[in-house]
Amino acid sequence: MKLGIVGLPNVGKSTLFNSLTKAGAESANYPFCTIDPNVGVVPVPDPRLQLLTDLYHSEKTTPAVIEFVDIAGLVKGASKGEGLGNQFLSNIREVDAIVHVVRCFEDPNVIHVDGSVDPVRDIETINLELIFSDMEILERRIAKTAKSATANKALAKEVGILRALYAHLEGGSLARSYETDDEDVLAFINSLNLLTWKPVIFAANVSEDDLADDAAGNPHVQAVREFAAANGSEVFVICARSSRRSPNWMRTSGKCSSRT
Ligand SMILES: Nc1nc2c(ncn2[C@@H]2O[C@H](COP(=O)(O)OP(=O)(O)OP(=O)(O)O)[C@@H](O)[C@H]2O)c(=O)[nH]1
Ligand SMILES: [Mg+2]
Repeated sequence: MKLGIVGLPNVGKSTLFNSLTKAGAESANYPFCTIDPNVGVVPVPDPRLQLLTDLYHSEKTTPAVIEFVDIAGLVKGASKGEGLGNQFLSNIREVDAIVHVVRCFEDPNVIHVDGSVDPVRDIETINLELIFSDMEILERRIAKTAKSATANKALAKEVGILRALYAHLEGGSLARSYETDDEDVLAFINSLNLLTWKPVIFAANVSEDDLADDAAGNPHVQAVREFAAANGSEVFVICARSSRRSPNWMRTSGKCSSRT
């Protein structure tokens, strides 16, 4: 399984990546610290695996692995070249799901690119940039397919789907909320690798003090939970900077590599 980490600059993406993979990627208190993507692979801990290994006297045991890809931060206007632009999103087009890191911790020493802690505003900023990036993909695909579509019924159907999806995104919606029961259409959309088609897990980055009660008293996290519930996504509370974590899905360590 492959997961892509997204979020605004300076919200703790690389800190989380390091905490998960022990990769030692550069993380620092200024926006756009990450330029080139970091890639780390961690084995999924599963006690059943050792039992099976013993039972079958296996010579080799291969655990399931999760690959994390940590990329640069996105800012408002990235699709028009703001910040580091949005071309680096191509590094996460093929992931199975997106981990969207949102800042829910207060710390006047850590710069927020939009000046204040407001995770729902931040999520909407990132979502919009992911939508713009998907629209670019659709535009290119429409331009390529439309030429041959006049003489080919199957391609004409594809162009119809691409245009309908484009209109859906243009209205500010994520591809994921596009409704169809047609299995062929679903398979076709799936093949497009649209970022807003992928499942999203929000990683609410909190201070260590908030971990004890799963951030029940943190209003920013409550806002993220409400947003996620309305959008069919999951929320995990983490303190990226701490070795203590509440979600057990991330309790991993392992070998890693960096693409840089
Ligand atoms: N107080 C506090 N600071 C944190 C936490 N997580 C990250 N930071 C700090 O925030 C700063 C930015 O962290 P990074 O992990 O480099 O952020 P990033 O999202 O990868 O940033 P870019 O690569 O610039 O997009 C660093 O100084 C971190 O130590 C946290 O949970 N609490
Ligand atoms: Mg980073």
